[in-house]
Amino acid sequence: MRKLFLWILIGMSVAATAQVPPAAPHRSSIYLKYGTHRLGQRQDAMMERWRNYGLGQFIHWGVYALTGGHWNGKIYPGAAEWIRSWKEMPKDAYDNLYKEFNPSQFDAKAWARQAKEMGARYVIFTTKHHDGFCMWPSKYTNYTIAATSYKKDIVKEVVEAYTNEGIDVYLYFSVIDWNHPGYRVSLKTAEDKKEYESFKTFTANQLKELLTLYPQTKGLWFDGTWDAAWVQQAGFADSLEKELRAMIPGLIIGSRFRADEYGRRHFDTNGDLMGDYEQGWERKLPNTIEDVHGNDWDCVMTIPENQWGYHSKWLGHVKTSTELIEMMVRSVSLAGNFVLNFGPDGKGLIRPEETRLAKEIGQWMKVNAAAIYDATYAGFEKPEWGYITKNRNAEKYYLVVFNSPVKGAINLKLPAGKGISKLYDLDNNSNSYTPEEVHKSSSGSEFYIHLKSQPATPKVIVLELSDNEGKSGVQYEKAKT
Ligand code: JFZ
Repeated sequence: MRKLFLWILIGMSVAATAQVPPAAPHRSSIYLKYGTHRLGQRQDAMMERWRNYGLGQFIHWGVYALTGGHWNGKIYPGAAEWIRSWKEMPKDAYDNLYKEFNPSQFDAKAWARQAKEMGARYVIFTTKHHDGFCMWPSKYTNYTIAATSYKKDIVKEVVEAYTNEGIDVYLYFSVIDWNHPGYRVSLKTAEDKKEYESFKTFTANQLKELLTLYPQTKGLWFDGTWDAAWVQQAGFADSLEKELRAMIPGLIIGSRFRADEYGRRHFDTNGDLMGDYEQGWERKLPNTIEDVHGNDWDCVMTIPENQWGYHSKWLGHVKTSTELIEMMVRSVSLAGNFVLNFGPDGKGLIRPEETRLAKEIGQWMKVNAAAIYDATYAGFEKPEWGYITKNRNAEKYYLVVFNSPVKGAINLKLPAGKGISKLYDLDNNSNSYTPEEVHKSSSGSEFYIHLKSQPATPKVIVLELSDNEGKSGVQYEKAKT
């Protein structure tokens, strides 16, 4: 609507004055029927809540967990949840594997408790991955949990257990569906088009079914939307998105759902974000605040290099808790959320490596969560020693030190006209820094804070600013060389 108005306005000014119209801020003036629904960030309470999460958990769980990346004595080195696409894996063998899916050890409450202890404030759960297997008893296909000997509705158990722990639930849904007869990668023939219509109806039905069965759902995390066939469904996807949003007020949908009428995904032809947050930060992170263009975003991250579903042999580098904590802090310092992936095994157990990392992150969060929850970009230049975050509702800054400085002091450039009013260790509020421990550079704009000890884990110092430059800090003495 806003777009249409803008278009008319620009059109009128051209007609009236025959001059070049002033450029609309950062946008070209192409009228899009299926472009973004909104310019700028959402300002409602639900989106505010999303923005404040800081840390989330992703769970990839499905039939693929039974293979653990193995078939017939061979190891599939790719992402375990993709094993069905491996040439060595017979399709019908995979498509019959679900009969053996009976995760006797699955305990949604234990998962939720662990996620809570780790500090996750939201969870994204795979209701259906590319294989098409439904972790809920969908009435639109037989390829579901109801057809296994396990029978029980896994999505329901996850939604209830996590909701009871106060963790918001988001449903992952793959549009790619290797099991549905109408699914196509591209539409080459009239037959393809006809078949794909049945697939579109099926997809819409399943999504509405999910939101009806699990009204606690806070959002949908879409995937597998890059195929040409889907990209051509701009109008269909646009109205489906509106219908889904109408079912749950405040529902959150990222930028990986639909394309505009020119086939542009994530950002429409005018360069505007489609959906509520940018959903392209997958196993990568922005470097600067400019990289995120003022949009909300989250980063989804694997513990090994590229395994989402359970793979019994993690190859390559496995991230440490310190590395993961650093990625989380970096995300928050650039106004995003960090979501860590878990891939439970075929029995329903979370592997020991993941449990250990969850514990270690949780221990850090117990002390330092204030730097993550309700926190965001602080407006400072990125320091070499780590990251700075800021509480969204207070003038409190969190200096998160990762690289122990050789000098034993961290430097900090304050915004003009600001002085330090309070400075203390987050793990010990009474541990304030004295003026003697805060040294000023000769120019006066830079401070050197002498750390009380070499931090063993990423350490957080809280900074509160006052409006005048104050008297904080004594002159910093440079080494004479
Ligand atoms: C997709 C899936 O194929 C994968 O199995 C997993 O579920 C992951 C979360 O999402 O993989 C992608 C999707 C998008 C990109 C990379 C991998 N991307 O945009 O770079």
